Amino acid sequence: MRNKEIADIFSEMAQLIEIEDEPNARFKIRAYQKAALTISTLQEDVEDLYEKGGPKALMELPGIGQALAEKIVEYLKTGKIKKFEQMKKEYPVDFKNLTRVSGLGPKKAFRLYKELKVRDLEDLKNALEKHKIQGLEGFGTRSEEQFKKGLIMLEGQKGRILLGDGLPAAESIVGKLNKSGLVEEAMVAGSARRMRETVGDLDILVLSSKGEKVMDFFVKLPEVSDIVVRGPTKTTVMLRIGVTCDLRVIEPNSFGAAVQYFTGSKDHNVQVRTIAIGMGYKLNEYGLFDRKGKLVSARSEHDIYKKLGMEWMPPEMREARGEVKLAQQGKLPKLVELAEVKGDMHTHTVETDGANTIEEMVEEARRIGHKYIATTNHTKSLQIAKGMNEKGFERYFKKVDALNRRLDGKFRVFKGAEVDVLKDGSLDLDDKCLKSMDWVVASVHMNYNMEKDAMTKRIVKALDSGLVNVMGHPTGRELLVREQYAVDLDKVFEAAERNGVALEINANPQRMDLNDTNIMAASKYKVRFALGTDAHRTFHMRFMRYGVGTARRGWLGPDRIINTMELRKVEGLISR
Ligand code: DGT
Ligand code: CA
Ligand code: CA
Ligand code: ZN
Repeated sequence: MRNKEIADIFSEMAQLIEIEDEPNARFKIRAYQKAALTISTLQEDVEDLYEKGGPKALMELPGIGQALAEKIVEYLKTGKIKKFEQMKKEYPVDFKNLTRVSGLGPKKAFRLYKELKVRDLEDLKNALEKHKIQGLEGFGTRSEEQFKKGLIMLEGQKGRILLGDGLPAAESIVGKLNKSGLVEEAMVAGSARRMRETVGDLDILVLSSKGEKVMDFFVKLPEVSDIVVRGPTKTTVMLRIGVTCDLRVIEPNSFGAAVQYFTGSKDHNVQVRTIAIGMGYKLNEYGLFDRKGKLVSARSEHDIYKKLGMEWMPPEMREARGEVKLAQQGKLPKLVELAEVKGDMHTHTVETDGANTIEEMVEEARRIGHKYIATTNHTKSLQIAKGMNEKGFERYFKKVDALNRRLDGKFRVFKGAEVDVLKDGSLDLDDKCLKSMDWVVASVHMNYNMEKDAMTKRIVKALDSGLVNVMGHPTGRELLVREQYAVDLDKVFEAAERNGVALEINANPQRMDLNDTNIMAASKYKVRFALGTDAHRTFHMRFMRYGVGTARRGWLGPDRIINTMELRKVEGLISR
């Protein structure tokens, strides 16, 4: 899967064009941005598409004309795009990383380069320390503060990437290994198997007796940009998506032990090993051994846990948060599964900033196996998302009513909105309009920088309105981009309980909000949860797996999640 590599280059090209400032730049910038979006959200593998259908298949993608298709082909064939290489030579500046600093766009980054010779994050840090930036026209002390905060946040991430980028890449490599004929089994381990929201590196394990050949195959994969270390049993490579990947070749008779060990987490392993030691055993990545060094178990994870007096536990639980004790007592909770999810409670359409019509969304939802979705478009104050007013919703719902009649009970579209919670806690649509809906998601999208008390009051007021069904992405964070806003979550959970408002687990890999630990905290209240992908195009509805992974990391069972219910039950619940 090389989609992200190509999308990243196109976005970087858009940035480089932006600083060139030529007359028709705007048009080109948009074209590259649009192409980046198309490729990054594409369901199919670009490489597959090209191999099966040639450049023509690429040109059928939205926003990809002949010129861009040629660039994609050039990249697939040579691993480079000449035009991009030229641009990078002309501007030897690490725009990609500089523009990840909050508040620093390409234009500003370019000025820092021209006036202060800032080429990368290191230079930016120096310039900030010497207070050189506040002196520049149009920057000031506020910019300095903002860039400093942004830098601290970036350093905290230290090269971690989203699970939503890492897991598909790992799975695609695993798929190629499995098809290579060189391995008996290949699987993803590490934090990606545990569905952690970000991953530091990818870990792949293979069972094979052809170690050398496997390594040859692995380092030559097109996803790989550099070999970091190559060894007979472990090889580490840099992937083009900007994360390293460890591949370990494991002996058949210790595969289970290796899977257990390399799935982690480290803290979980330490606890499990302590139990092994207490029983007079030794546990490592090769197996479980007795005092005399005789192998007791190694072939399967299940067996190792069993020999240690524990139930096998799902990887998502292995974070040393009490799961080891529960597994010893045989009291592990039943966790929700993807197959139990029957609908998607947060979706958008072309009526606002989505890319697909409601008909297309329904068609895809049915293909996934859903029985219902909530259509929840943005509201008028959110102008960048083309939010709708009361009239707009009235008109749109007529269309949805007609669609529901055609669906004849086989599938249901719940009429809703993702209504903005305004600065003072009021809702962005009038009561009559909100009352006409089946499912109201209330979200904060503006004025993030309020004091904690004010933000808490704002949200609690919205939940107390009696017009809201679920609090959308309750902490407002965007992974690797923006921290959550300041808010007293206990007060929010209390208000949710008091008003029978559900809490969203936003499954979009850029959000994952509520996250695992907040789900655990919220579970102490009598609240329900709702899974929503926040889909802005059909493909995004496939993000549900990340929401389910997060719910499982928060130890959540199906019973407290609204959209594991049958359609009739949800209808009953909503029409209360
Ligand atoms: P990441 O890569 O930072 O997202 O997190 P992980 O959990 O994938 O960590 P990674 O890649 O360093 O190592 C993979 C697994 O290997 C880890 O979850 C547990 C195991 N492991 C690594 N180092 C140690 C260690 O020092 N002790 C123990 N017991 N296990 C370790
Ligand atoms: Ca890892
Ligand atoms: Ca690793
Ligand atoms: Zn939203």
